[in-house]
Amino acid sequence: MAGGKRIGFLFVMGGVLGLTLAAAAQEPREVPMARSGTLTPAGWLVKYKTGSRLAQALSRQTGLAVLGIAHLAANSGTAWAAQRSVLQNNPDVLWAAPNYWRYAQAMEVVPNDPYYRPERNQRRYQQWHLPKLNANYAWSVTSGRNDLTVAVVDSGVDLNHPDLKNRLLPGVTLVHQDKYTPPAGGMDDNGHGTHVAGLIGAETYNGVGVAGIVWAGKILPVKVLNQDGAGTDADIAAGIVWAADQGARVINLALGGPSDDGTPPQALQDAVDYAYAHGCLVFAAAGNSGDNTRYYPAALAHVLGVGATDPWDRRASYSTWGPFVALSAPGGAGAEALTKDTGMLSTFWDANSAGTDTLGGSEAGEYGIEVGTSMAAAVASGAALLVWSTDPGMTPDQVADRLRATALDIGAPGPDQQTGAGRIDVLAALGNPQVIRPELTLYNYPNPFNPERETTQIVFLLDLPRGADLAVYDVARALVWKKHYTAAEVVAGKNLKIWDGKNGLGERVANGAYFMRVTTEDGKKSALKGIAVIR
Ligand SMILES: [Ca+2]
Ligand SMILES: [Ca+2]
Repeated sequence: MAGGKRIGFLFVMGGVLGLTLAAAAQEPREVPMARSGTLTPAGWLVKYKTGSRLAQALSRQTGLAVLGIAHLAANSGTAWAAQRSVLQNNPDVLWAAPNYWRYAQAMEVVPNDPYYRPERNQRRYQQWHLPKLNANYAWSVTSGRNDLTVAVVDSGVDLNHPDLKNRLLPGVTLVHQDKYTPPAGGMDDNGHGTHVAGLIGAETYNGVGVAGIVWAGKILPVKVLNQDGAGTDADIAAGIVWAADQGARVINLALGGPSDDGTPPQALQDAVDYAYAHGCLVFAAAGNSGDNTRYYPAALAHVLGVGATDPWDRRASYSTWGPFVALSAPGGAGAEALTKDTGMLSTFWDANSAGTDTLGGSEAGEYGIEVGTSMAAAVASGAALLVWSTDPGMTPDQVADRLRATALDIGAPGPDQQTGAGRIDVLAALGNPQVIRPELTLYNYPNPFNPERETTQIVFLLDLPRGADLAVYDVARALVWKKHYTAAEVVAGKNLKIWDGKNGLGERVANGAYFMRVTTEDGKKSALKGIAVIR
């Protein structure tokens, strides 16, 4: 037992304690997400007995040591069983376990929102931008956090839209223009902000309308633009400050304009600096001028200018370019005709259609197709929220850097003025978890279901009778309900289990999207599917 590789063992055997701990107790910040699994553990995890000398040394450390656990390097020259016995024979050690790798596993999640999927006999998804971003795989890793708010500083949001109303915080109207009385509370009277809000976070897996990128957390409507979609620096600046004061983490500015003499608008810069100091990440539309005019607020410091791409990952013809384009996101092709194939499908509002489905479908709310860098900014905001939800301790700059570093390089090789760092890829931004196919069939009916008058039957198919866990999570992945079935309680073939729509405390769960996951106890088979609860 000599040599530099045995750091952990020196430690356990009473060698250079504190020093070794400092060297070995670092936890990797990110789980490496290998494409092929390996069972070789990354050293050992050791729990020390309370009051032992080693435990006292640990108590000065942070992280794992709070749990009284140390991460020790392995001895590559010794069998794992022998290493374990050396550790376990140490009188200070309560237990020792291999530090196994875990791999994030992404599966496709297909929301049941009718405007998400391809139309009958069509291949292209109606909301093509979501699979383009790999959001449909990212959703199996995260679909948001309840404590992350995004502010839509825009023309307002339709507060009554059936696919948005449950996603909104109380909004505000901050429009001060002559001969114009804006609707109160952040209500939309243009449609633009409603479209943007739906792209970011329409209520998803509710069997209604469209899917959003982020499903948990809240949207803050901040109305600063009038019924024609125009607003002043004064109101926009006030809106940014108000959003930061409300605790918004992401601020979406799907608006902009040039500055006559090229001077950055100082009021907007001051407002953005205020938001940045409050920990906000600010996205702005790069502009729809199709040239390299400097657009503000996109070109301000501490703002990420977002350019638009078409369904073929080219810069959209209208997308303003220049050094201020930080990155790109789908915004739709600049075709004359707005179609689902090339435009962006989302929630909408307009004065004449009274909330009816203007796309020819039978949805209760209104939906529309728009293109522009506004839509691209909205996509970027949604993507940022997904990244942030996996690690809320990240700074705004870290989230931005992650999106840029993992974007798909398009256009000229490397970062370029036309498309910035490239087109956002949400799955890559989450660390490119291994994509796996569900290993077993899982579905439920009815879905959506109403727990006030029915239960839902969850069906999973097994090849062999293996013990299995069936769990239901909310949209922010908090465990709602879980049941273990032993091998004797399942059969090879079709297993039918009931979920009554109640959580572990016996309370009926709220409206919304849930995930069910079944995993066999040998870890060999699993599947994940959404459940919509509508009361
Ligand atoms: Ca929906
Ligand atoms: Ca490029």
